Amino acid sequence: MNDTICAISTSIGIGAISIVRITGPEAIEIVEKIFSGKLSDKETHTIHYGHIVDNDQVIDECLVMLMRKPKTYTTEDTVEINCHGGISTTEKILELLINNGARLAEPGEFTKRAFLNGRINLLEAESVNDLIIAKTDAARTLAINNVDGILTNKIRNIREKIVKILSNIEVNIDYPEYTDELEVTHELLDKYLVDISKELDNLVSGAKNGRIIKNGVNVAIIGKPNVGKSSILNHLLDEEKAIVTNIPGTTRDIVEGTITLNGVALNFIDTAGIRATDDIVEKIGVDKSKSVANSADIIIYVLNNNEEISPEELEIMGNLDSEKLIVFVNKSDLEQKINLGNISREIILGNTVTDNGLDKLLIAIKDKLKLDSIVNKDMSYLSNVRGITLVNKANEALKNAYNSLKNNMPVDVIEIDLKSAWEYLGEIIGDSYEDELVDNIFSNFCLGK
Ligand SMILES: Nc1nc2c(ncn2[C@@H]2O[C@H](COP(=O)(O)OP(=O)(O)OP(=O)(O)O)[C@@H](O)[C@H]2O)c(=O)[nH]1
Ligand SMILES: [Mg+2]
Repeated sequence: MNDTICAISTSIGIGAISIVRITGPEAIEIVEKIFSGKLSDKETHTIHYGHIVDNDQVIDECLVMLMRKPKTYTTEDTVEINCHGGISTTEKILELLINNGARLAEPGEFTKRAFLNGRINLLEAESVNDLIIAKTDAARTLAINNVDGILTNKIRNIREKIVKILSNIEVNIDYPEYTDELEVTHELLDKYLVDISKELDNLVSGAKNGRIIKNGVNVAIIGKPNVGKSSILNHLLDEEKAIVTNIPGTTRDIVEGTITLNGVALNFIDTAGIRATDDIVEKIGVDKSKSVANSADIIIYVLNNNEEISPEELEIMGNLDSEKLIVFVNKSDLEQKINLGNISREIILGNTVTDNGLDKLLIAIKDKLKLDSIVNKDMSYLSNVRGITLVNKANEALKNAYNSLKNNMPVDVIEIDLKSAWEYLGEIIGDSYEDELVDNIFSNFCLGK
């Protein structure tokens, strides 16, 4: 933490401009050694034009941003060199910084310093990475909201409520004669715990939304051969991604493609038609289809309008998770031979000749995921496994506290669980952390961030 680190912060490749960043106690001094202008007498947050030089040789013409501590990304002295883009120039500048006393930063080390120096908390630091890797509008909005601390505030509020109860309990136990203090009665504790439990439940259910927004959703297209699964995939993607023929058993392996709906990535997975087969390759494909269906977030089960539904199809459909299931009856342009009365759930009728019904299919997916309500500009959900695991543990501890209360257990038993809940929530924002955990989190970052 006491040394000065540097890295190329923009992606390495050909571009108009690149940024080489340096932070730490000697940042300004080191840059001055390779810069044509003076920096040490300049005011903070100023930009300086000049050349990067290696002895007498000019390496590049650039703009240098001088940012003195503490109002910087890392809270330490920081200089950003805006140079011409390209691999050779940026690497040469980096090399000069290292030759003059800086150390090459580890991935995420700038953000790690921002965290260790107390400028951002762990949840906000993780969200910086989410922002960098965000591929959709919704994922970006969620990440920036979390960087801005909306979720941190929610968690802090819950922690404060728990602390208030804990301190009241302590006062009641230690100073029973102190009648001025609020007495923590059974009823009062019940009310407090129910209130906190609701807030934790909201965090837990919100985390499901966070995962959807951050990672997208897998939508499996399942059905027997030749019903039009690959045609549906191609039409949804507006691309000839999968091979379509009138030969049943055309698709053998899975074919995937992504579209964005309400800012959320939908990853459609076309699968091999499910049927009994002796063909070894096809059989592997069929097994894969079943496992894709099991692990998908949503299943589109495709039937053929032009054919009677078979007992096997009804059986396969019956074995699928009905919560995830949307039934699409394809080939509505052909004569209706299917008996829709055999299907005891809502269906969408359509075809891939005129694309009739595909809009309804997308609406059904949107409704199933409740995208209209979960994606909004103020959303703030947990979306990382670490945070989700901890909030689940906090919730469990709080439920234990509540059960103890209901079973008339002594108040100090309740106190232990409440303290655990408070600690788990603290770990999410990094109020207590282990070095190894922090190293692990930041090692997933890009170099130079
Ligand atoms: N009339 C009509 N034909 C369609 C429609 N959708 C697909 N087809 C035709 O049905 C045949 C099978 O289509 P695919 O999309 O390959 O069907 P699949 O379900 O992927 O078949 P497998 O890969 O064998 O499991 C092709 O000849 C398509 O042109 C539709 O809505 N109407
Ligand atoms: Mg196919």
